[in-house]
Amino acid sequence: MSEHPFVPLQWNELPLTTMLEAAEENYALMKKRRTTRHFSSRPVERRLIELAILAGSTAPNGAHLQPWTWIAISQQELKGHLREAAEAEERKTYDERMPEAWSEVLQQLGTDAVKAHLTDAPWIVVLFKQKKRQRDNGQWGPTYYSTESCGIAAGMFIQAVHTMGLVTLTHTPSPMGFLHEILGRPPHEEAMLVMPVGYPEEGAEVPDIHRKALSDVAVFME
Ligand code: IYR
Repeated sequence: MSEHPFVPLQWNELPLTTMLEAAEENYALMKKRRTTRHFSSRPVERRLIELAILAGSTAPNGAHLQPWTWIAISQQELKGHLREAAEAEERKTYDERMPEAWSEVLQQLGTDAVKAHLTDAPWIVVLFKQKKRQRDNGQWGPTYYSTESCGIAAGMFIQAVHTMGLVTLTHTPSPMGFLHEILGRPPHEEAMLVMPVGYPEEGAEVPDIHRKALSDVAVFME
């Protein structure tokens, strides 16, 4: 027998009408996903967060090394530390580091250095990408396409959160070194995304922005 066995793919063909219905339903659901900055502090069952992480971790990834670590935080004190550190970096970003070409496109989103979602949301999930891995011989080796892999995993996590009726926000404080320190992660891991998860606050708002049309984002060459 091969040292690397294969097993049959579990797959059932769906009738075309069912495929179209499923695709339309999925798009109708995903169209309703919005990023809000207004989170309620209402608690969220831990199992829901576990299921979103499990869904994200089904992502296709480089050489099946699964180069991600998800840190799920509900401890209020720790969230407070994260918020303080994130806001300190963001103040420097907004006040000193952000070129005009960047701030002009952020205006429509209404973002600033105040990161209330980091203490309002019941859960903060921080996604770390693993830049290296330990080989069977004990040496350190690279991972492959870890940025792409974690990007896909984050997308699937976001879809799972939306499907279960909760909201999340992809927060990218920059630089992110403070997350590594506060959360005590090993040197081969690098923080990539901070995702508060929870219920929206009553009266939560989102910017009045619109998505590009299919013809603006896709080219079909039939
Ligand atoms: N990281 C900052 C700035 C920011 C950048 C982009 I690109 C956004 O789409 C939104 C915000 C922040 O989180 O405020």
